[in-house]
Amino acid sequence: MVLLEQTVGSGSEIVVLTINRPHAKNALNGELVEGLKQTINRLEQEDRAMAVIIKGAEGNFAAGADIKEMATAPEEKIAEIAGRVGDLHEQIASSPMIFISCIEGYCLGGGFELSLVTDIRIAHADATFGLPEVNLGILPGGWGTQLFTALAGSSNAGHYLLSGEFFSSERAHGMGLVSLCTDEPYEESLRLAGKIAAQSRPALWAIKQLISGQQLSVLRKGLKSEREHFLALFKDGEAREGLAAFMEKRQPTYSRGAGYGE
Ligand code: CO8
Repeated sequence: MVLLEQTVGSGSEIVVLTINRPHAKNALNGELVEGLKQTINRLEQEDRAMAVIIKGAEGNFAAGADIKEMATAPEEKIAEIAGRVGDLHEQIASSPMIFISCIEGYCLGGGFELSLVTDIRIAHADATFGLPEVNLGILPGGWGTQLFTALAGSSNAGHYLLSGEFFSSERAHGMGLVSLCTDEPYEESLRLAGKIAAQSRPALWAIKQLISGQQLSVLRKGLKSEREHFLALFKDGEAREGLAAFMEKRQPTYSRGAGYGE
């Protein structure tokens, strides 16, 4: 099972979803994204869960989208992957449930983007963050360019998105990307989820709308543009080289894209 589900609390009001592909550092493949979508959909219909904690199995949150799946996928499949990820993110952002990312180990690329869409991020003090897509000749196409910039500012976004450098939990906290940096992220996530689950649903919904709903309404144009650029990068071959290099455990050789952006 690539996605584990556990119910916590006397009235099943807290649900813990565990991304379970530890052999691939919990990289998010199509099955996992689809599983998350369907599970969240079902939880909404059951109408019991108020808080959902998303975490990763065996010490990592998620090391990004599954590079191996993307590397060989034709353009239509890449568009399908991007569409599926976009749908999942829309679903989380518009859900009446409150989502908490409980982050340990690697939280990279599409995994980090998933956490940026959730309402709250709580990280282990030793977690490692990054949007390293540029190292693969692509970009963070799952809302990462827009959400990172909105939360941490264009100066920090430029530094980390253009270099692909990883950064620590402490740095993530300093940039406002996580609300808490602790040695006990799961316990803290459960504690917070318990508090949230005891609140009034209409109040939670209204507050969520005013935080993430408002933010997204401002970012819509950028999100559309992000998707277009993401898909365009797969047309010119540079992305293929970047992804192939990761698979072959070597440095990529780029053409340097003469004339690009003119
Ligand atoms: N996808 C697929 N497999 C992965 C991924 C991944 N993202 N990350 C790690 N793995 C695999 C490795 O290939 C390796 O497999 P194998 O044993 O078969 O060689 C296994 O997990 C263990 O990994 P490592 O041996 O590399 O472990 P290390 O401890 O040496 O390194 C790292 C861990 C630093 C996490 C390293 O694995 C790494 O750099 N991973 C890739 C990180 C990355 O670039 N993430 C971004 C991916 S692209 C992305 O997320 C785009 C999102 C766009 C949104 C979607 C569409 C809109």
